[in-house]
Amino acid sequence: MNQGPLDLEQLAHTRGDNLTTIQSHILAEERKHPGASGTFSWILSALTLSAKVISAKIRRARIYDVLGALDSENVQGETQQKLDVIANETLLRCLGSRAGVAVVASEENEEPLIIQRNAEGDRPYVVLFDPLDGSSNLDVCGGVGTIFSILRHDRRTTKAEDSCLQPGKSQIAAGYILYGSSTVFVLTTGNGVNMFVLDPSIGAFLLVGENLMIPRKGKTYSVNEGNRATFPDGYQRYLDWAQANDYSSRYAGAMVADIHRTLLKGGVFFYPPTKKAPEGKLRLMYEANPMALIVEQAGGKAFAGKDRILDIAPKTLHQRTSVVIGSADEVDHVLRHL
Ligand code: P6P
Repeated sequence: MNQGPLDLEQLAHTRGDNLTTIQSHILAEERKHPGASGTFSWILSALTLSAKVISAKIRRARIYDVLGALDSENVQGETQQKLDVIANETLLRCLGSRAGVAVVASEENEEPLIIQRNAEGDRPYVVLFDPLDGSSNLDVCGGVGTIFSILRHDRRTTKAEDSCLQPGKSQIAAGYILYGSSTVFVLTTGNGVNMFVLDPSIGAFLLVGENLMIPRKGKTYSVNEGNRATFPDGYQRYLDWAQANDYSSRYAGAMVADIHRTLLKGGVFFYPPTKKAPEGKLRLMYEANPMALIVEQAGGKAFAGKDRILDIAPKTLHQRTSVVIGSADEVDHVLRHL
């Protein structure tokens, strides 16, 4: 007899899957470190709370008319979307009240914010984020995301910014939330990459993928070809080669969406230097570094020209970089043309 549709819980039990929430996953990870104070887990829970709040606001934005741009600009000189500010304030509020957060730095704020000069616990942290990456996609229901990077606070520094300026290989965690057809939370704490999807009916992020590995190959490249004429020659030679070898092109206009597709399907995402952005457009500290850690943890590669992104010694908080990120073989195909 047809038993009718199974709901998630029944389906999970039927399939024998455990229903693991991101909270229980984080606590299970914490228990692997006997000396753990719980501060780090507490910070991650602030990020998952922020993600739920931002996701809910984005999904109702058009209904409550909070789409569209403000008549203000952020530190990048970019027009701010209303939801950029809302997302930024949500993250600052959720992180600001958590023990262990010494400094937060946001794409939307010129200077880092000192949350607790003598943060509680012996291991204060720095959290950097792009609160709403690709926000110009909001008005057209395109993918947008939050990207974050977590460093240990360097108590020896006097200026908050100096504690932020650590190379990407010093990150102790990184992740992103993609607000797409579902809300996906992808996280690495340095031991592989795990993926969670928000079930709005129970308000929990559920584990759907452990130790993600990016396919070694993938005949898809992701770049804004509108800038092609001003790319350095090597990138143009790569595009000629790719198009002669039956590659597909996919470009969402939001790094989180393009990287997420590349992580799951393979391929290469790149943003070369252009005439308008001679250093590259993407920000090193809270876009390139976290994405590079995630992709390398999944077995991929992440370069800025010939330099490994995670090795770059940052000079300023909002500095930009070019990126070539994705499947190992596909990144190699780009690099050998440079
Ligand atoms: P372009 C979004 O504005 C962003 O910072 C990234 O998310 C995205 O990959 C890139 O810029 C898109 O830039 O010049 O192609 O619109």
